[in-house]
Amino acid sequence: MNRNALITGVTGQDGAYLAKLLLDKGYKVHGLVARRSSDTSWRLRELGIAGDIEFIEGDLADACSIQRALIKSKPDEVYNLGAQSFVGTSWDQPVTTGIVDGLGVTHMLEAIRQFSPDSRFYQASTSEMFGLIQAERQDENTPFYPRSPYGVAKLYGHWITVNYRESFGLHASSGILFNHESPLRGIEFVTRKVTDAVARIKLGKQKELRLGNIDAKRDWGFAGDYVEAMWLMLQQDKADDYVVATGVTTTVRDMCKLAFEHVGLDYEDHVVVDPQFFRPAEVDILLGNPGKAQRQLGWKAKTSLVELIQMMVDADLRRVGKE
Ligand code: NAP
Ligand code: G4F
Repeated sequence: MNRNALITGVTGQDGAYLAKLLLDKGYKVHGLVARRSSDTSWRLRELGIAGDIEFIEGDLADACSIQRALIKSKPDEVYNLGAQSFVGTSWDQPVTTGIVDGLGVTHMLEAIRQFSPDSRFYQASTSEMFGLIQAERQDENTPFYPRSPYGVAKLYGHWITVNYRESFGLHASSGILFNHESPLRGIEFVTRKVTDAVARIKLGKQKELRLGNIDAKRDWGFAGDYVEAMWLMLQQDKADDYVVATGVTTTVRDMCKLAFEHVGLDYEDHVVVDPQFFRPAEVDILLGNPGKAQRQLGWKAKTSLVELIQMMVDADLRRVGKE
């Protein structure tokens, strides 16, 4: 295929799965990596692709480094997945979140506009922008009402993507992705916090699991399915915005139940609700309508929540067992 891609956030959950997908399709994959004091490539190593990526140092907060990355990689496709992506942290670091998740998108779009206007651009938008939901099932026409500094910053990133498409004719698409998880999910997110704890409790290394609002509902899918939707968006003749979701919503409580049941345990014997994990403002329920992605991209979620949670618990049992 001989195509070049640049992925920001290549060391994250989605970056790792997307890099694997593109490498398997024959792309040369460049990955932007921010300077950290220790190695962050564990996900790429788990997928066996760490040696196949051309790493470029850079930070979304630093416009010069983004320009250099564009000039160096000469990408046909750019996937902007880099972000401070944990909602809880966004109340503790609202400015960093705004700079990286909001203005960082402008750094990407400006660099494309100036140095690589034919590159196709994908922006990692989020269902968190729907926040206090304005429709029972959220789609591309549902008004936004973000409930966290993260959601607010991402909304800026979303609209600046739409604006650069409309102002300068860039092929810039925004994927409004609902929660997606995997064995490569960060440990701070609730699904992985649960599956890791289930493994530890089953293997006698932990007794209880402390959680916040277990009545919150999310539309959870598998990250491996969702990166295919990102790629499909950039293969369309016309750039556009798409909701990517399963169309099923489940409480944190029922997700826990599934995870504990998979190893023959009852979640009620182990889960403790702890106010320290409640958020200053909550997104109570998310439920996506992926009809447009299905019709126009031919995309549909393939993995059920039961399959996803079992996959994650099994991976954590293997990891914890080796410790
Ligand atoms: P993730 O695992 O937290 O990965 C985030 C990535 O961004 C990491 O590679 C991180 O690098 C990088 N990053 C952080 N700050 C950066 C900076 N200043 N400059 C450059 N890179 C930086 O997130 P994810 O779950 O893969 O999500 C990917 C994207 O989709 C994010 O933009 C997220 O907000 C969005 N999103 C995610 C979901 C979901 O459910 N997963 C849903 C909707 C939208 P380090 O490894 O060095 O920290
Ligand atoms: O797993 P979470 O932290 O994900 P959240 O906040 O929905 O954000 C994720 O999905 C967004 C898409 O909608 C992405 F944009 C974002 O980057 C991220 O990937 O929390 C899910 C729910 C929340 O309602 C939270 O309050 O679980 C609830 N929860 C209950 N106890 C908890 C906990 N969340 C965490 N992280 N830890 C708990 O102990």
